[in-house]
Amino acid sequence: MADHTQTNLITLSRHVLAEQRAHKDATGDLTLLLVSIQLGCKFVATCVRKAGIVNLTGLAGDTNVQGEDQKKLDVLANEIFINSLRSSGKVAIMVSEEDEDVIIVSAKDRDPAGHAYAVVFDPLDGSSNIEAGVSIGTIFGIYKVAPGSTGTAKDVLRAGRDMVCAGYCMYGSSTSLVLSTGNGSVSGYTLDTTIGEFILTHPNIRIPARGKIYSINEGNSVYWDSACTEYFSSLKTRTVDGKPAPYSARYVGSMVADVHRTILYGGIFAYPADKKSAHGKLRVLYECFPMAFLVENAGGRATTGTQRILDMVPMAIHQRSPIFLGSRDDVADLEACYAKHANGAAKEQ
Ligand code: FDP
Repeated sequence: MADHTQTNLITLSRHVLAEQRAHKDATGDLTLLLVSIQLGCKFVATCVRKAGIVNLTGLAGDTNVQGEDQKKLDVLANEIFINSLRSSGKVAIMVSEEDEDVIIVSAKDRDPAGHAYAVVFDPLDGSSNIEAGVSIGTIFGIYKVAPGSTGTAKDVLRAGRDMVCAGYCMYGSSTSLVLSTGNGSVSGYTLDTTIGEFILTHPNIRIPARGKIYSINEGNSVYWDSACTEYFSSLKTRTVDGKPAPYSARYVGSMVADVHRTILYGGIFAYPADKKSAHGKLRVLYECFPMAFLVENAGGRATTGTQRILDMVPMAIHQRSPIFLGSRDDVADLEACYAKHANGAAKEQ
C-alpha cells in the first residue's frame, strides 16, 4: 500500500473503547453516550458548512434564556444534540444554553440498566461569528447521576471537579473534537469527512507551561478591575534581558476557538468580571467547567482570579463566572496579581 495511506486508523470510538477496556469497572455506558455526542457534532458540522447556501444563517426570531437573539443554527444545533443524546438511552437529564429549564428525559427513553448521566452543553458557542465564517463550536460536560436519583437539577448543581468527561467540538477550517475523561489525559480528533469518522490526530495533549499569547476582549479594558488591568498591562510592558518582550494578542471572540489555540500554543484566555458584567459573561456549567476540566487535565490551570473554577458549586443552571485559563505559569502569575490586590498592596483604580 502507498506510504501516504494510513490503513490502521485510530477512530474516536476505537480509542474510547480501548480506554474502556483498560478500566476494569467500566460498563461501556459512557462510550455509548460519546457515540451520540459524536453524531451530534458530525450533524452540526455539516449544517455549519452549508449554512450560507441553504438559508441557515440569520436570526430564528426568538431570544434565549440569556436574552440573546437565537440564530437559526443555534436552534437547529440544540435540537440535534437533544435528540441525539436522548436516543443514547444513557441520559437522565440535560442542561442546554438554549433552554431555560433542565430537560428531563422520560423513563421510556432511558435504558434501565447501567449508569445514567447528566449532560450540560452549549450546542453552538460563539454564534455571533456564524455569518463571518469564523470558527464556532459545541461545548459539553458530563456528570454521573447520583445513585438513586431519577435526574434532577441537583445532579448538575455540583462542583465541576465531579464531571466524568468534558469536551468541545470546533467547527473551523477542519472539525476538531477535544475530549478528556480525566486522569490527566486529553485527546484531539479531526473529522475525516470522506469516511465520516473522528480520527485521533492529537494524542495526549499537554498545554505548554508558559505561553506568549494573551486572549481577552480588550475593548472592555475601561471596565476592568485594578488586578486585571495590572496583569494584562504587565504582559505588554515586560522585558527579557532588558529588551521588550511583550506577549501577542489573539482574540477570536469565540470561546472554543480561543481556548483551542490556548491549549495548543499556550498563554492565557480570559473573560473577567468587570464593571459592566459583575459576574463575567461565560456560563459556569457548560462553558467554564468543561473548558477548565480540559485545561487542568492538559496540565494547565483555570481560575476565577481567586478560586479554582472546578471547585465552584453553581447555585443556578445558567450562572455566570469570571474565568482565566491557560498555561500553568501564566495563570499562576494572574492569581498572584489578584492575591496582591486582595491584600491591599495596590489601590483599586
Ligand atoms: P457569543 O456571544 O458569540 O456566543 O459566550 C458566548 C461567547 O460568544 C463566547 O464564545 C465568546 O468567548 C464570548 O461570548 C465573546 O464575548 P464578547 O463579544 O463580549 O467578547
